Amino acid sequence: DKKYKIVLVRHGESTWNDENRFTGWYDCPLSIKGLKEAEEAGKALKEANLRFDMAYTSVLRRAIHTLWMCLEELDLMWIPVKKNWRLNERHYGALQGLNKKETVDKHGIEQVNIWRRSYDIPPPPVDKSSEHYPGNDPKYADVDKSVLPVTESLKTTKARFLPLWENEIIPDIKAGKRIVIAAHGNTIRALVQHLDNISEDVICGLNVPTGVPLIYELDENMKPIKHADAIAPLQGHYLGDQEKIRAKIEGVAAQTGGKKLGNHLPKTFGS
Ligand code: DG2
Repeated sequence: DKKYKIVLVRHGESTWNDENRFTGWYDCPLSIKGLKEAEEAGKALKEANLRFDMAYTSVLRRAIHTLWMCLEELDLMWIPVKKNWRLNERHYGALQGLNKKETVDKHGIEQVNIWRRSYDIPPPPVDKSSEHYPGNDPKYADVDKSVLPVTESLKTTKARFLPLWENEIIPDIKAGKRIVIAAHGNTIRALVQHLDNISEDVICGLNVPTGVPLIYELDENMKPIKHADAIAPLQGHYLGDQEKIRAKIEGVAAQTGGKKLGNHLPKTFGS
């Protein structure tokens, strides 16, 4: 039985997505294109007649702003919004701020793809004296320093996100709240890997497009019900023109220089 519905949205393009820089926890704004994408995501939600009782987002402005624009289109700016650092993008460690293509020129495509998409190999850690260390950012003053990352893999991102999913989001879903989550490429990858039970090999090849609502129908055990428009390995589906969405997904993979990620990962990472 279809019991619950949850909608996930990756923020629109940010200024650092546009400049092709590793972003992670750096708090850059949406680009002009990203603002447009966020507005379009809102329009798509409205056209699909989706309604929400509450929203979740990260503490990063690109996700918060995307959520605002969606809620504005829906005339739902008044609903409660829970912001939590556990929904932040994966921390990119010492790579934050570097250009993705230049990093390929320096370290090679294989190494960069391991840093971007391997399941459990994190990028090099950020120095604790850096502005990119969350312990130096007043936003995280209330978070126990022992849980603040200096770098993260998808595996550790998932480990810090799941407590929020289990302890707050699921109880809200079960209480009947219709929820929209505005988040990031890698926190969405972490959640869908969990929901769809995607293997570590397969998740490496999964890219999430910016500003396209991803809808999951869940049964009473929070297990996804496969939708007719689902693109494997997902069981949820993207809202909108399926061809355009496929092209956007390819674009994310190509950020290191127009080559498909899977082709450049060592065998153990699958394709
Ligand atoms: C991107 C994702 O996250 O990068 O941190 O650079 O879109 O939230 O700014 P976003 C970043 P990749 O995992 O695709 O390299």
